[in-house]
Parts: sequence; C-alpha cells; structure tokens
Amino acid sequence: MPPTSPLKHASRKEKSKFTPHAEFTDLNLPITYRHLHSSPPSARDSLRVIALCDSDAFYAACEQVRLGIDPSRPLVVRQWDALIAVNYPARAFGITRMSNWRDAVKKCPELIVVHVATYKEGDEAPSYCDNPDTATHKVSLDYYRRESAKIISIFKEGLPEGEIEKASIDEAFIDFTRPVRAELLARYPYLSQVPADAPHGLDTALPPPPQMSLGKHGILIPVDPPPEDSDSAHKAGEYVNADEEDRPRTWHDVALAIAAELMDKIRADVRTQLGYTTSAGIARNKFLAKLTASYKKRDSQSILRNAAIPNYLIPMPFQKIRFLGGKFGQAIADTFEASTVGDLLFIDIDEMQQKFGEDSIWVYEILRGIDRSEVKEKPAMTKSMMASKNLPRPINKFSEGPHWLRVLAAELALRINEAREADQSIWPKTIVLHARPRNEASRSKQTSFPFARTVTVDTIAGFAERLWKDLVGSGNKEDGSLPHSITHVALGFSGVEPGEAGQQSIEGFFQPRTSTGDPPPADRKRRRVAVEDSAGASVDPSGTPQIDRGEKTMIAFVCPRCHQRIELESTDDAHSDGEALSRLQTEHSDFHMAEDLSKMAGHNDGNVGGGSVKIRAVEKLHSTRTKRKKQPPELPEDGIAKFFARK
Ligand code: DCP
Ligand code: CA
Repeated sequence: MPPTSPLKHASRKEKSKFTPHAEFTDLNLPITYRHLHSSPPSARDSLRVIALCDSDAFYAACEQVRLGIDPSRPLVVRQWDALIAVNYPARAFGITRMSNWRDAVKKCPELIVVHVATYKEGDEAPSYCDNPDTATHKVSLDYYRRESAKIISIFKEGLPEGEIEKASIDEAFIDFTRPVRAELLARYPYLSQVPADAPHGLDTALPPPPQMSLGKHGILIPVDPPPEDSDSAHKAGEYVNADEEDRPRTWHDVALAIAAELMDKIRADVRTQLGYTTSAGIARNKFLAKLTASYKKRDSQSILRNAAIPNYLIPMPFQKIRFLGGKFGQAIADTFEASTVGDLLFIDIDEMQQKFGEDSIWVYEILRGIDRSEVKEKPAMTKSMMASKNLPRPINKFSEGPHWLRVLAAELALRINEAREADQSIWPKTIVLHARPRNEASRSKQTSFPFARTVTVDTIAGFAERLWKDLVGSGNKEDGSLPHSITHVALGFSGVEPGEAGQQSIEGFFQPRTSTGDPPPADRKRRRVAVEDSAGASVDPSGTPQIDRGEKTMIAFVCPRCHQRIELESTDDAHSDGEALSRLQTEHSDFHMAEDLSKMAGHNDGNVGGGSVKIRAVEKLHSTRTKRKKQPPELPEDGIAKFFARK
C-alpha cells in the first residue's frame, strides 16, 4: 500500500516499483534451535521479546491509593495551579493535564483535587496541604518514587530471570527473552534436543509452531489494516479482527503470547498487591513495545506480532516515535517533506546519512521496525540525589539563602535516610550546591561529605550554608545584598553508594585498637593470612566462604582495601557464622576509617558527628579560586547530536 501523502522526492526510489512493505526485511528471520540453546540471547535474537509496562494516571492513582478513594471517582493531582495527573474518570469530563485546576472543577464539580505534597522550612518530612504557597513551599515527589520502587520490586519478584529497566517514574522495559525461552522448552519438550537427523545441527529451523491461542492475554494489533470505517476504533485500540487467531503463526508469535501471559500475571500482582492498574505493550524490541503500550490504555495490554508491524508503522506519524518528536523529527519532516513512516521509507540510507550523518542509520532502521538497544538494568541505587527549587521570588540578599537551603536539606535528609533503611552502608561522598543567577548559567560548589551513623537536616544545612557563602560571597557589607539575584537553587548528593563492606559508623573509630594499629581482638580466635592462599575455598549454601584447614573449618572475608584475608573459626552454625563474620567486617572497616581520620587530623575545616572528630573538606570551602570544568569536545556540526540537548 503506497503512503497516502505523495512525496516530491519520488525519483529517489522509483515510485511505481516501490512497495513500502518490501522495506521490512528483518521481520521474518529464521528461528532455529540455536535461538533456544545458545546463550546469552542477543539484541539480534529472532526470538527476542520486550515489554513496556506503564502505570495508568500514575500520580493520581498514587493519591487514590494513599487516600483510600474509590478509583471510579474523578481525581486530579495539582502542582500549584497546573494539573500534573488526571485519572481516567476525570478525563471523561474533558479534563486534561493542560487544564487549570479551577477550570477543571467547573467541568466536574465533584472532582477531587489533591495538591502534591510539599515541604516548608522546619519540616522534617513533606506534608499535604490544600493551598501551599510557592513562596515558602517546595514540591516533594518522594511518595511517588517510593510507590514506583514497590512496582519495580513486584516486577523483579515475578521475573527473576528477566532484565528490567526503569524507563521513567512509572514505566519499565522488561526483556522477556530468557524467561520465554525457558517456558518454550518446558511447554514443548521436543525442542530441548536437536533431532539426530537435523540437517544443519543447531542451525536447523524449528518444526512448525503449535496453533496455541495468541490473543488470550492481550489485544492483537491487526495484521491487515482495518476497514476505513473502523479507523477510529483502530486508533482507540478497539478494532478486533476476528480472523487474527486463524493466521499462520511463527515461533516468535508463540514467544510473544507466552510473554503476554507472564506480563498479565505480573500486572495482576501489581493490581492486587498495590492497587495500581497498568498498560503494557509486547513486541520484538523496545521502541515497538513502547508504541504498542499506548495502543489501548488503561488496565490492558497489546501485542504487536512481526507480521502486523508494516501496517502498524506505515500510516503512523513518525514524530510519534520516541526521540523523533522534537527538533530532530521536525528537521527530518522539513528536509524530506514527510509526515508518516511510510513517507520516509522512500528515503534510502545514503541520502539519510548524507543529510543527517552516519548515526542516522538508527532512524533508517527504526522506520523498518528494527531497534537493537538493550534493556539494561540500572543500578538499584541512583548515584545522585538532588532537591531543587525555582524561586518564586529571587534571592537578593545573602541572608535569604539559608531558608531555602534548609527546605532542600530536609528533602535530602529524608531521601538519604530512606535509602539507608535498605542499606546502612549507603553514603554520599559529596554534597553539591548549585545556584543560578538571573540570566546566567548555574554555578556550583561541592565538598566531601563525611560519614556518620545518622544524618540530620542540621548537618546537611550546615554544609549547604558554607557552600552558599563560598558560592555567592557574603554580600554587601552594609545590607548583605548580592551582586546578582539568584533565581534557582539546587542541593544534591553525588557518589551515593554503599560503603565498603562493614563500614558502619563514625563511633566505631573510637573502639580500642592495639598500638600496632591492628583491629582489636574479636571474641573468637582469628588470624590474618595472605590473600593468595585460596586453595580449598568453598562456598556453603548460605553463601559464606569456607576454607577447610585440617580439622578446623575457617570462615573468611577479604578486605577490599588492604586485600588481607581475615579468618575466623567456624562454629558449624551458618547463621551464627554469618553474624560473627559480619561483626568482624564491621570492626575491620572501622579500623580503616579510624586510620583515615587520624591521617586527616591537623587539616580540619569542619566539625561533624557531635564529637571531637574533625573532617577536612576536600575542596576548601572558602577558596576564591574555582577550577574550570573541562569542556566536552565539540560535537560535529552535522549529524543527529546537535538536535539533542547536552545533559
Ligand atoms: N508527570 C508530570 N508532568 C508531566 C507529565 C507527567 O508531573 N508533564 C507525572 C505525572 C504522571 C506521571 O508523571 O502521573 C507519569 O506520566 P505519564 O505521561 O505516564 O502520565 P500518566 O501516568 O498520568 O497517565 P497515562 O495513563 O496516560 O500514562
Ligand atoms: Ca503512565
């Protein structure tokens, strides 16, 4: 089917001979025993299955759950005067995110309006208040972050074998390729052995797939375009072609159906355990999974078979595709006078690259249903935390800064302490303050953040205030006025990571040590031995490494700092051994910390932990010299990069 909007560039490919469907050459790759047995699966795997799961009206749902409100009641979440989330019953009244909340109430008088939680100075935690003042309050999204983390944990529990990548606060990609392989082998055991007479061994094509139902756990996006009159139903995801189940199927279709079954179960767990409904899309790669998830929204999931890809993509406005919606998409639209994917299929790779550089091969492939980007699990801990505020009234005097610094410090304190509930050793290495003078670029100062058992708003605010002084100066001697008004402030932690094994507290530094600096003797007999001797090491079912030394069984750990193996005699009780080893690690790590501290003595600049221990800031707070950050090399003039903001 030729694209609907004729191109002026017909000469690029001879239009009479051009069939856009013929461009989709990657969709029918052979599926062989190798795809079930070779590991690990690759991004080119023809049995690859990816899902994107997105929570419905997420912030609104979070508030509904928190307040125990019936989900059928219309509810919106407000941030100052704007709406940031609108639940589906409220959408039925024509309310959108673009609406002003007062107009929304006019449209639906029974509308429940919840203002997002806020902090103000002196608050230890965010709270809900109907009419917070932007001059004194700061928005907090922590509750939504926590709910989001709970959803991800359910995904992980339900899918220990699958890779999960959080894509935004309410979206995650899931790579189902491995779990689906395992299910295929369990359900169709005849696939587990390559037949003796297979002509090409592992590269032999699999036997014909079973006629299992494909649409039991999701809406099948139709292979053939729907009739004209059902177009709106198609767009709303309501068009169902009764023949879809009768089509010949491939093993990839079976793989998609199995993934849909697994996804459905996980979504049901999220619904019953947390009360959130989600929508998912299941397809051969990330970009198609994302497009498929929005096929039919709200408590539903859709499946895009390879055979359905051409007719799904060809009429689609290409600017709907992620990364093609912004300036880059507009430049493509202008350059090629194109609006749909079908329009762009005329453009061959040479011309695309001539206009947009080598990297535009990525666009060329996307238009043909190819996306090799991987689902990559991000580390559970974000390495940085940031609290920021666009100031409704700019700060003009030095003394006006600390009010906002305390508000930001309260948010950071809550977040770091929450992270430490999960792992006591988590600690930020650095604290950084950014301030943006009016009409200028933001400036920042940072300093190291010392380790202590607890962190309070006061500790953080103390550091922030010194950074503030360093960053903006003390202001005019007469009235404290600053040379530039500050319109934005942000306070953050970076290098937020678990500390070394056993790093526990500043208090540990004061435990008695021997004159040699060795850790104090533990209750039980222990020895330090050279690391290289690992012969005979084994791991018991509890995960504790055990070394058999004649009659005695020793348990041990290797210190990541001094690389010494510290051993302890086992009691043959795994639980008690684990506890003893962990105590020993703590003591040993505290010893290193104490050593570090004593090396710092005499170069102090801060006083932390309520005692006599002074910590030297790595960057001198009152230094007038600022180091210039090395600029990244200039991006090439041509190419894709210039269309995307540098982050
Ligand atoms: N969000 C926001 N400001 C925006 C867009 C979104 O604060 N401009 C927040 C509120 C949303 C959440 O992010 O609830 C997730 O954004 P989505 O775009 O996924 O929108 P919803 O989840 O609200 O609705 P949908 O059901 O359409 O996904
Ligand atoms: Ca959403």
